[in-house]
Amino acid sequence: MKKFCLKASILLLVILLVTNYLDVEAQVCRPSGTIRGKKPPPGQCNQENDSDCCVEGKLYTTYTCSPSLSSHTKAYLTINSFEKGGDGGGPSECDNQYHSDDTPVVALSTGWFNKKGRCLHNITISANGRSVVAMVVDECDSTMGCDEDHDYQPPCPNNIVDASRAVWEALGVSRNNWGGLDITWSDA
Ligand SMILES: *[C@@H]1O[C@H](CO)[C@@H](O)[C@H](O)[C@H]1NC(C)=O
Ligand SMILES: CC(=O)N[C@H]1CO[C@H](CO)[C@@H](O)[C@@H]1O
Repeated sequence: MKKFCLKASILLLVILLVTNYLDVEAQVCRPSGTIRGKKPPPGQCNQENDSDCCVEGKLYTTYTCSPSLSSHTKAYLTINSFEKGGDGGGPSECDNQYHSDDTPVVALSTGWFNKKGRCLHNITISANGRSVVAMVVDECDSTMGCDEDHDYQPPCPNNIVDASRAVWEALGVSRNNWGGLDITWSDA
C-alpha cells in the first residue's frame, strides 16, 4: 500500500512537471474571462471611424496576456483618435494627456502594454514594406469594456496596435483602407 502511494505520487509529480514545462514552452495566452455586453445609453459610444459598440447580451472574451514577443511580433493595426472628444475616450493613460492625431502614437493591448512598462517608449511598426516609429501612450484594455470608461466599446482583442492617423499615413495606406491591417512590430 505504502509503495503504491509513493509510485503514484512520483507519477503525479512527473505529470505536473511535464505539463508545466509544455505550458511555458508554448507561451499560450488563454482568455481570462468574459463580459456580457450592455446596451450603450443614448448618445454614448462614439461610432466615429467604425468604432464598435457593445451589443446587449453578447459575450466578449477578456485577456490579461498578449501573444509572446518575437523580433517581428504579428499584430492587427486599428485606428484611434487620441484627441479630446475623439473616439479614444479620456486622456491617454501614460501621461494623462491628449495627443494630436498628426503625431504617431499608439495604444497597445493589455499584455503588451505590460502594466505601463512600455509607456512613452517607441515601437517600430512595419507593413507594406514601410515602417514607422510610434510612441506608446495608452492601453487598449483587453480586460474590461462595455462600460462608461470604455465608451461602451468591447474589450480590446489581445493582439492590437491601435494607432493615430499619422501612423496610417506613414505606412502609406490609402485613406479608404484605414481601419484594419496585419502588421508586425518590435521595440524601437
Ligand atoms: C520616442 O520618440 C519621440 C519622438 O521621436 C522622442 O521624443 C522620445 O524621446 C522617444 N522616447 C524614448 C523613450 O526613446
Ligand atoms: C482618428 C481619425 O482618423 N479620426 C477621424 C474620424 O472621422 C472624422 C470624420 O470623418 C475625422 O475628422 C477624424 O479625423
